[in-house]
Amino acid sequence: MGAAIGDIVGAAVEAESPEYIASKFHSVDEILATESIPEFAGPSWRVGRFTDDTQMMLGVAEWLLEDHSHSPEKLLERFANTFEPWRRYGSGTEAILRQFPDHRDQWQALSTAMFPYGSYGNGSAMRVAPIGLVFANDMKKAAEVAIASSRPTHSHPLAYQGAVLQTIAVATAATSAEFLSQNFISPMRTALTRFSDLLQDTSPFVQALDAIENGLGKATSCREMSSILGTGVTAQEAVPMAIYCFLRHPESFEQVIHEAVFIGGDTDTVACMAGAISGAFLGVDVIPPRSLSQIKEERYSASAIRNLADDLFDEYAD
Ligand code: R7I
Ligand code: MG
Ligand code: MG
Repeated sequence: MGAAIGDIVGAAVEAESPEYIASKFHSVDEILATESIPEFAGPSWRVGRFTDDTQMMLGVAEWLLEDHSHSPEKLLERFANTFEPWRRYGSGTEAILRQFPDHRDQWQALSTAMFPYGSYGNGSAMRVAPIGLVFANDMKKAAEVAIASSRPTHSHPLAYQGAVLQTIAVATAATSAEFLSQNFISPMRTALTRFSDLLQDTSPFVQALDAIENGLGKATSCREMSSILGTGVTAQEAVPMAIYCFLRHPESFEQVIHEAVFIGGDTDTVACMAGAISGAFLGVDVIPPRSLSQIKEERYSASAIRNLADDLFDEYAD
């Protein structure tokens, strides 16, 4: 639910600069109170709608419920069945979802159709929150399923690394009673070591974690940090930025969403991931009911998302 709220708020200003956003809005509530936002082309964006981030995250949740073998192909089929182009998918992911129905038996090759080494977009990290929740007590399994969930659309090593780091952040948040930034950062460093043992280049994330630790030590603002980490559509920018927004403001869901959105860039996605971590840490009751009431979706009201989360909890409870 934290992810959904982050996505909804960020969607209103996706790809805008922090200066532009500050010139239009002063607060998250002001964004949520806006009826619609003119689009560059096509009909206006209705505030309260999810984008691809939440649509696919809910797809991952339903996949976890339905398919205990965690088959990447089954997940891709679900994404393709629920694909709605107006939710502003990334171009590589959109191309895969459009082609899948006619190329089912070549689903593995589709993931390298646009980018020869697979995509390192943030599109697989943005949807892993349910995996972090259900495997919160088993990091190894959480990482394995996160990689399986990335495989159909994001097969670049950096996308796998980003998806695993975001999963670890959500899992750690869900199992931590008290806040200690090292409890988040150390398992991320361990996971990167495993990727590096497989001869993958992990330097973008290693450097980002170094910058995050340095920034936390100096209480650097999220805005200032965004010029170091970046706020773009790649996993290696958006995932560390989202993690920083949470680690810098672990006590306040509302502050996390505000920071993640007002820094500009890939706002729906950074706020979606930061909101997922913050929600997992603080619990659903910190999400303001006035924000939840702004969800304007036919199939997924706030209570429908909560029911899905409850079903997942029941399905995977030890
Ligand atoms: O990752 P993806 O699903 O996009 C997610 C983003 C989020 O912001 C959503 O909110 C939505 O708006 O889109 O889609 P991809 O097309 O796989 O990756 C996103 C972008 O990352 C691509 O369009 C490229 O600009 C860049 N990118 C790459 N560029 C060069 N080489 C991803 N992989 C590569 C690459 O290998
Ligand atoms: Mg989106
Ligand atoms: Mg986005």
